[in-house]
Amino acid sequence: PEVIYLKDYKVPVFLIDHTELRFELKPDKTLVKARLKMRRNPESQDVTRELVLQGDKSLLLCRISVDEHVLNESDFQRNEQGLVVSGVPDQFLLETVTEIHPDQNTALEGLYRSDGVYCTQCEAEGFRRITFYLDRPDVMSVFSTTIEADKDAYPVLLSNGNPVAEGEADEGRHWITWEDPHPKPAYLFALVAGDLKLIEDQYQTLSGRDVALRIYAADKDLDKLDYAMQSLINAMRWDEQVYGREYDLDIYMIVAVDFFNMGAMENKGLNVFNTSCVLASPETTTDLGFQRVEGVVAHEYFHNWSGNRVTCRDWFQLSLKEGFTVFRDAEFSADMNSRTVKRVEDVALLRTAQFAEDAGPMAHPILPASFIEISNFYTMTIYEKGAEVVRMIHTLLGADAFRKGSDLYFDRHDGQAVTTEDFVKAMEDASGKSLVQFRHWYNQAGTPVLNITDAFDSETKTYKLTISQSCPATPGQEVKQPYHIPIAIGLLDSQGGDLVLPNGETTQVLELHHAEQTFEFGGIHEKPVPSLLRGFSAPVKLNYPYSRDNLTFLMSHDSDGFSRWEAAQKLGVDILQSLVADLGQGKELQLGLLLGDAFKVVLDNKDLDKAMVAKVLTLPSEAYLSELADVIDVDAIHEARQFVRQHLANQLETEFYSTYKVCTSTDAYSPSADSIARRSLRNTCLSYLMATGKQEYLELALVQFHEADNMTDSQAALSLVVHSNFVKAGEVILDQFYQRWIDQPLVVNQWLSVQASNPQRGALVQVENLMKHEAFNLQNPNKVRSLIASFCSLNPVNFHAIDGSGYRFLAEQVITLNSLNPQIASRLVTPLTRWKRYNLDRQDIMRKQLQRIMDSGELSRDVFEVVSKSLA
Ligand code: BAL
Ligand code: ZN
Repeated sequence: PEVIYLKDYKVPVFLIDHTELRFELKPDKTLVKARLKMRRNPESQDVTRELVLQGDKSLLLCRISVDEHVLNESDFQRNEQGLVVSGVPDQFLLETVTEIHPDQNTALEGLYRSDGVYCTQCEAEGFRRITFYLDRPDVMSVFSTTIEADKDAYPVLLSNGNPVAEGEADEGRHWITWEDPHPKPAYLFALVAGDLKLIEDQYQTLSGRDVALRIYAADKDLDKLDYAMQSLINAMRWDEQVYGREYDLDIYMIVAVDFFNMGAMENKGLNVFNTSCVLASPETTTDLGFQRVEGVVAHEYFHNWSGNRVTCRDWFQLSLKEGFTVFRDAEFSADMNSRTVKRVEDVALLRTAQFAEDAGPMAHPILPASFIEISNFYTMTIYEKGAEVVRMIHTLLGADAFRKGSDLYFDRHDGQAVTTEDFVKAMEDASGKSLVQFRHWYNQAGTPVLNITDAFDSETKTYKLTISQSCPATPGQEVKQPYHIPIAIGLLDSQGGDLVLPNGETTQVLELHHAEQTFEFGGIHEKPVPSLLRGFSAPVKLNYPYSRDNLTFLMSHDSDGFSRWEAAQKLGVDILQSLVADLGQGKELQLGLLLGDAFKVVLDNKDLDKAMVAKVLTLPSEAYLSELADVIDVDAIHEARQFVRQHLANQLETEFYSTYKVCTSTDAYSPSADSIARRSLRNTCLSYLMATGKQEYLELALVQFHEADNMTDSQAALSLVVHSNFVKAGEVILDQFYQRWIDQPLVVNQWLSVQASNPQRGALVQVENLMKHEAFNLQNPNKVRSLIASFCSLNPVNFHAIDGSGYRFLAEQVITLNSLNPQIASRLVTPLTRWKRYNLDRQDIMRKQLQRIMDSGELSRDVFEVVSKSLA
């Protein structure tokens, strides 16, 4: 397959001013009639008279005309990529009639039918599976869309913009025409047709315009849409207040569909959502699920400005809209809930998944230089690291200058397709701050490493921090230039109080520019304990020789909540890493009381936010410990972590039990931050109590399972029992759970995931059996993620079984899915791409399975890119 390079970018030769589409939806075939008003792009130097349109090879071209002159075979050429029409004038009307087959579309890109509902997914390059087009984001066009379908089966017909006409047709059919006045690239086009119901609300914008808000879903899910609606309204208000951005159409629609490759899609005025990111009810949705709905609804809404009004020039710029929008939705969620908890969750995810990606064969800068398949670049790096880069600009500029920068960016580029360079330039122009060196964050891959040492001189009363930076080589980038890194720090005196720093405050942002730099602080009377990288002010790995006493001190005293959690994580990592090393040397495991004592102080502190207590009490995950390891010893990491959990459970059994009781409430469920915090701490305590292995806590978990009025508590108990040694009890409640929720696919998906992530022996056999279960469907991405991806990423001991059974299983699934759904297949490969991180025995069997996929026949571009780069 062809490699596409950013350096080869050229402006489009032709533009499409107006796109008129007519869809005749029928089960056996759908006709797409397109009328494109095209003209030569005055900015293009290219004088060719050949028009090159993208079009998937599945498209059947029935008719094509230029200015109403029907073309014959000699006037155009079909090829793998699309269509080349010769001899076109400078301005013309291109008309095509194309036949497509949505029912055969298992890739879920373009137009497909899922559970009787037609819907589209056009980002990034799905529109070329619908009709021949200039399918690139810098071609922006005004769309008018007519949908005709059977009236009984598809009473609701939706597209972007506003409905302008409708009518009846022969044979029980009807049609509606939608017009979207905002020029947009094809990737933001959407069509939905089905028997859908809706809930409706109204929003009045800051300037007083009324907007109709509609969320559509299947009738049975109508009772699970209120939270999404409230989240949408909150997001609309927040974007007005924080960014000064108003919504710009009269209608905002969201549609829930069950088969969807992504979480959701920001199509102009008509978001299409995976049910998992929009449906929420206390009985069926966990707290995490509620927060996901709030975050994703906001994310898609925020795209209306950061993505739709100002879009990407080309797909290399993807992080322009995704990084910025993730930053925006993270700040929104922080404002709606607990800021520190949100930050802790985001950092934990970044440091496991994104850091691992940045250290692997698919490592890429947030502005990649090349790709084979753009779908492979909807990554943690583009999204999460991209958001961190925007956050660093926010930190360096300060909130006010950042807002001036975003205002300038939106005003300057409204209606344009632009680059990350345009974004950074607007930030520079508005603030006067140079971001020249900062731009390395956009084109260098890899996670920078900071090594920090310090020195205190009691005579001169100066304290010095010496910070050096480096960044490991990544594919195609051996040598890295030093980054411009904002490092927020505080200094604590021996009482745990914050010293006042040269900026007059207790936190100061140091700006690191050089490979090594020393920062001096005067007037310091005793050696302080440094609190480094407060709030995780940069996406880096930081080494400083903290003693365990330093860390327990910071856990109790640091005024920055994030840093208190970080100190607990560092302490946990330090202890666990030495236990893993002990296991490697065949030593018996020993653990003193230090960690338990530190946890007890936290548990006893009634002033702390319960959610943060729960976070602090949660040991570093196996995934994070793996990411930090030189050579990942899956079994030792699991065993050491289980050992520490059990040890803590025994040491603090009384405290965990009393906290569990304190956190038990009879109040009705609410997804408020306080209630979520209470449940989170209560379930953390239950997990430790279960780790004692005592029968009485099994009883406690079973009572919680049976009496819970919400999915958070019910699912937590289910998963603790199923993952414990109480095998029989686990089987019983798994069955009860399934029978109770058999009609709720999203709950059944959790049921699949609980079993797939079971660390007990035999999980693979269970997963293989579940693949034949009525609840499973390989064509539904949510099912694949719940069962197969959960097993491969949340069940390290079973997936990495030394007999290679987990790897073989994954390779088989990838090979099957490669032809059904390339995007999902390619995602699934991820755990195998990390093969170099394991010992030689595992490396060998993992690599063999990658090779097996490579040799399995015709690979999609998606799977080919990931597998070939992994084997390189
Ligand atoms: N643009 C794809 C889905 C999302 O990031 O919102
Ligand atoms: Zn997005």
